[in-house]
Amino acid sequence: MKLAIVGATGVVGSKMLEMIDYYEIPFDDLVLFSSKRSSGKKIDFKGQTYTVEELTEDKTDGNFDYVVMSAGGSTSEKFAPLFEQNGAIVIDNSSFWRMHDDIDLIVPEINQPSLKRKIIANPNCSTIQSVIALSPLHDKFGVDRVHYATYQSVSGSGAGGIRDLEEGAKGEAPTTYPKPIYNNVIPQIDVFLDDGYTKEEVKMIDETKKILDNDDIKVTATCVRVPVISSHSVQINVTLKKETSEEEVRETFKQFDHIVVMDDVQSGVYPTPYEATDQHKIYVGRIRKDPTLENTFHVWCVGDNLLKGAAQNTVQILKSLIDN
Ligand code: 2RA
Repeated sequence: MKLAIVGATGVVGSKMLEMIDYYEIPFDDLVLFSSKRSSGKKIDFKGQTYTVEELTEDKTDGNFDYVVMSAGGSTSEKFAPLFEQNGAIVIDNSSFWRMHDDIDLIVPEINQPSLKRKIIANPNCSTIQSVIALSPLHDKFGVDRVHYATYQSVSGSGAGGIRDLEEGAKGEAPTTYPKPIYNNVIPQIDVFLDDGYTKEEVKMIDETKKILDNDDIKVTATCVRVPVISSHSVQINVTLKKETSEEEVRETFKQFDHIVVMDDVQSGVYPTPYEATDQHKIYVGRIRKDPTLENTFHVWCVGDNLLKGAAQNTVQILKSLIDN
């Protein structure tokens, strides 16, 4: 099996390698691609040293079986179809293909690829952890409406976001964000659209409906960057179609294998990025009824944005394709 990683030197790219090792992906040949700037770098992986190559059009014809990409929208727009035409299955972590009608948007615990196209999209990080929490509720009670308020870590912006936080602590001006992130919070992730929402908020709204396969769910979001290195937190306010209790919601989460419930506030138990970072599951807590709306609950949800939010989900998709 010949595998390529595009964006191998990035923050998510290095986690991709970690996950390929963790899930014991059985490759015979591995090629690591990057932009021109990072090409020539050496990466040690599973006892071998790889030299990272610049991705150019002619290299897409390299008899790849699978290509995982995490190099930004414009790289995916240009190169994913070339790899596809040359026979590879591409799993893409950028936002470019996610909402195309013929492209599968996959969280393996929730939905499976139809492979209409040989490009599969990995959802947005904050969307993945949120739909993992919503999915068992949707199956059991039906989700009617959702409001997300996110608290997203700087590693969601890659190395530049981490730099802005770390250097900001030393008094440096930001280069990735429009305002300092050190000792601050920024209610803007990605660009503003004409209606005042950001692109990140629209991603969460649209992708939730596509993954849960229901356009009627009413979804809204406010996305905020916080000075945390890793793991996103999402405050989910969800209205269910069937009446239920706080206890039943908690029990539904407990029975879903991919969720860890940390919810005993009287003993100080609730999840934070501290507990979720480097973990593979999604953490929920602070589950309580919202008395202002019928059948409505608050759920605090935390997940590692670089793992389940990105590299882990991508490699799980790859594994399920190889296994089936
Ligand atoms: C963010 N969701 O956190 C984005 C990254 N993919 O900025």
